[in-house]
Amino acid sequence: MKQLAFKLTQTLFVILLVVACTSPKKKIDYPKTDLAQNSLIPKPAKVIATNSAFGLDSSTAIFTNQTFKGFEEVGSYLSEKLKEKLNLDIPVNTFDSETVERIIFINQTDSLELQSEEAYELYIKNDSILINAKTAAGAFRGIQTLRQLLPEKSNDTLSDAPMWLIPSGKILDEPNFDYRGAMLDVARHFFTVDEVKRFIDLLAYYKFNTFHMHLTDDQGWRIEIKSWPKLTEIGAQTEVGGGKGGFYTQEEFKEIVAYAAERHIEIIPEVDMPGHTNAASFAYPVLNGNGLPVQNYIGTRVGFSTFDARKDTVYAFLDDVVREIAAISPSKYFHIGGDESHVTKKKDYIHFVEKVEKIVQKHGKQAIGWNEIAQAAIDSSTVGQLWNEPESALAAAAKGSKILMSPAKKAYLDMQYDSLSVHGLHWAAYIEVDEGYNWDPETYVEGLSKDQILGIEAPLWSETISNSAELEYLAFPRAIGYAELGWTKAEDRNWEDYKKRLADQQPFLDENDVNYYPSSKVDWKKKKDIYKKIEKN
Ligand code: TNX
Repeated sequence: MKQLAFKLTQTLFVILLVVACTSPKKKIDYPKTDLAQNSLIPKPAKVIATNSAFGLDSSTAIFTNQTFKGFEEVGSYLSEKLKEKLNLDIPVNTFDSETVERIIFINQTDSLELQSEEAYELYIKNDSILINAKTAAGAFRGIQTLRQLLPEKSNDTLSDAPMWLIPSGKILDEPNFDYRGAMLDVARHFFTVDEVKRFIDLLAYYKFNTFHMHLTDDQGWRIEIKSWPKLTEIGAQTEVGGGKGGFYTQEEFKEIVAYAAERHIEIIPEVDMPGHTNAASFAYPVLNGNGLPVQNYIGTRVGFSTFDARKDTVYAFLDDVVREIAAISPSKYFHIGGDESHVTKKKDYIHFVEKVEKIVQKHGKQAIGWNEIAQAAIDSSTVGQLWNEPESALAAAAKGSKILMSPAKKAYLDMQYDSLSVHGLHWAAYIEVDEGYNWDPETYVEGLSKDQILGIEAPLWSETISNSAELEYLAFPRAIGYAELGWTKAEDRNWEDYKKRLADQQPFLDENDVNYYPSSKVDWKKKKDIYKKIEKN
């Protein structure tokens, strides 16, 4: 009750503030702008235009709820982005009645029309913008919408200082799926902390909420495990093609987790096993189960390595690995891989998956595994990630598991766009930008219902890429489409409409030096130079 009274007082204070501000020193005659003509991606659930505008300028202030966790940080993030893009200094939760004329209020409320944890309402009026959200995550998604509504040019005639007009109206929005992810394989080629952060920043703008890191594979082990130091002393020193590899210290991994959390993105760590484990076995040959002497591996073949599924040492090792990673990973999920274990006997594979699932649970996490894990008697809390066999996804769903949709033919970011693509593979398909967008995760697997689907994830495998420019060539613009497939309901999606909104992302992509693929399927406003291969320095 006391809290409610406090909240009401706070809301009242802000309303008074807004009212005080709504008698601007100079009346502004806002021109007509149409919120319905926006190019938002993902497309929001509901947009109602009121054909006027909010004038953002140096006399705008941001005010946020200060009692609920994370709201003030969302305000600061918005302020930072406005500084970067418009060079405007917008204060957060400090108020100078002499200069402030308009306000952006980021408000916590439980009484939203929409139910999802990430739902938000955005009300844009002449002198105030109100973002209502239940959680800071919802507020964060809402400010991405606001960022996308910023015009490219200021209006310099309405007042003494430049003013950026944001079209007025109301947006009610929430995601169709709770899990909207991308994956980066940092094992085939290592990506630095800064490269990972840059990718996370771009994903945040399109409302992704999950980033899965494929931390280990045959070619490299990329995360420090203090109790097994050779994993990084030896196992991290290689990558595809013979580069120097690399790894994240636990401190660096925590830094990535914290950076993503500020963007309301959850990091999901993957240790791929029992196959894809040559780097670990190279560091500790005792783990090896394929009966061959272990060499380091810098090629791109898959399926030749396996842990020894019948050795206690292997499970003692995995208990340490999962324990150490779980301790620095706040996500409720731990990805155990499980794909392409071609040299593990089927009964050993099943035994292994069941044992590792229990280890993951013992350390307080829910397992996710690639669709092959459905062969084992997996727990209903374990998630199956569909990549190649719809029937495995159905088998996992029959055991009560939720399914994460990543069909390689549609959602693999490492597939080439066409036969001329500079990077990428094409074993599953060529995926042009329209092909990547034009499918429905809800109906892709016949017999799988919406409530059995956790969400969608677009994996980026890195056999053919080793730096941000190459990563972006494959990830953009396709990742933007996967953002919409995860957020927007099927009935609101349409390629013809989407491709126009995608073309309008060009200024954002250019301003951020994103090395996107200039697909001929999209009518870009500005012709982009044909991609030049950038060498890693
Ligand atoms: C299959 S997808 C793999 C990866 C490769 C990828 C290349 C999956 C679970 N396994 O090991 O990197 O294809 O597209």
